[in-house]
Parts: sequence; C-alpha cells; structure tokens
Amino acid sequence: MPYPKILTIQDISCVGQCSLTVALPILSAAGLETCILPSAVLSTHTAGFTGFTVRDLTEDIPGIAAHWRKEGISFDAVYTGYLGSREQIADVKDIFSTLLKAGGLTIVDPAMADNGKLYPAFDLDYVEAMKSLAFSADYILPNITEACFLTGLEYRTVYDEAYIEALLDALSARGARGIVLTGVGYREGRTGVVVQSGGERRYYEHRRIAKGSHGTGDVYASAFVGALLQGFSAYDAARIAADYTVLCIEHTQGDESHWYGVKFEPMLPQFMRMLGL
Ligand code: PXL
Repeated sequence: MPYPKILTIQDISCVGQCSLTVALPILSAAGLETCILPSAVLSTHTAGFTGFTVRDLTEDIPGIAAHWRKEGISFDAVYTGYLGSREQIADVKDIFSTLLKAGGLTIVDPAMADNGKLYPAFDLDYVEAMKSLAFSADYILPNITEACFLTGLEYRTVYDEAYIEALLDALSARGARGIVLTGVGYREGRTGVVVQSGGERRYYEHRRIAKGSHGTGDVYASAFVGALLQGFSAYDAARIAADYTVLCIEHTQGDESHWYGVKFEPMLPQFMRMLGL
C-alpha cells in the first residue's frame, strides 16, 4: 500500500468546515500522511459570517519552509487552497521548487471566487499572482468563475459546450496541463466536472442539488487529491470526489442551521470504501 506524504497549504477557518479543517481529515482518510502549512487563521470563513478575525501568517512561511529544508523534509505532493495574501504566492512557488520530491505533484485549487465574484479578501492583483502559481501546477481545479478570472474570458451563467471548450483552451494556452473544471452543468438538475489530463478531455455528470453549499469546493478538491495520490486516474479521482461531495451535500440538506458548510465527516467511511481502503 503506498503511503505518500503530502503538504497542503491553506487557511485555518476555525469554524465553518472549509479549507484545512476539511482537507486534513479527508486526506488522512485517504490514507495519506498529511502535513499542513496554515496560510492564515480566521475565526470563521468569509462567506456569510460577518466580523470575522484574520491573522495572516505570510511572515511565518519562509522560516517554516527553511526549517523543513534544513531537516531534509520533502513531499510527494503539494496541494494549495485558499491562501492568505498575494505575497504568499511567491513563497508557495518557492516551496514547489525546493520541497517537492523528484516527480512530485503540484495541485492548485485557485480558491478565490465563485458565482461571478471574487471572495471579499481578494483583488485583481491577487488574481495576477494566482495566475503564475496556477499555470505552473500539474493540476488546477477552478470553478467557472475562477477559470474566467484566470483567462479573462467573460463569465456566463448560461452556456454551451463550445463556451466550456473555449475556457479549457484558454487555460491550456496559458500553460495549464491537468485541469478539473468544476460546476459544469448543461441540463436541469445535473452538474458535473470536465477533466483534462494527458491531452484528453472527459466529462463526468452527476446530480445537482439545488441549494449551493459553502465549503463544497474544498471537500471536492481534497477528495480529488486523496484519490489521485492513491493511484486513481485524474478522471476516476474526479468522479470519486464528485460522488463523495454529492453524498455530503445530500446528508446536510434540510438542516437550515447548517448553512455554513457540509456534514462531510459521517460520509468519510463511504469515501474510504470508494477508494478501496
Ligand atoms: O472555501 C473556500 C474558503 C476558504 N477559506 C476561507 C474562505 C473561503 C470561502 O469563502 O472564506 C477563509
């Protein structure tokens, strides 16, 4: 059984079921040794709570990475999510080039926008910096909004296959290799992901649960990375991640008090079964 060591870099939202509080348990359930580098500590996530506290950890990152280098620590994969600042992106690029084993994988979820808009903490300078990180990665997992910010293409809520192909072409032209474009739906009640890997594009369609849920992008990306590192192809990893995320959303539906995230924990045994663990 492989036992890869992965580093995930994203914020700790202490309450809200997103970023590291989602990635760490999901990657651990996938059987990976999971090391973390918190980009910031927030009292809650920023999507719906007000008055949250933020401590940006940009200053701490170079020292942490230097210590790891001194200890001879390296990783089979580095997976990034929500980052604390534009300055951090340079540090993350440095980590990609100095702390990854030969042949190691980089996976970037350019977590910065949804529904046509940037998250409150980000501006167009951050988008520019994110482009340089995303287009250097082995895999990126943008939603349609993030793909538009990364390429400059117009954001549309009504679209066809030609528009999605144009988005993938534009991402590829800028350097993207593996792409998992999330939230692509062509029919009522259905959504899905388009996976580009090894020069091939394939679509996986699944149920769409009407109400959008916070944190599902992080659940999805973490499950994708877990399955990929367990040896599944990018398409199969994307399919498993989609099936798991749908289960989590269904399990949370109907509980109005749980608006801030999805109840992903009780579904972890099913995720592990999907991975054959
Ligand atoms: O789920 C993405 C995410 C992660 N971290 C923080 C966020 C968000 C989305 O809004 O606010 C702090």
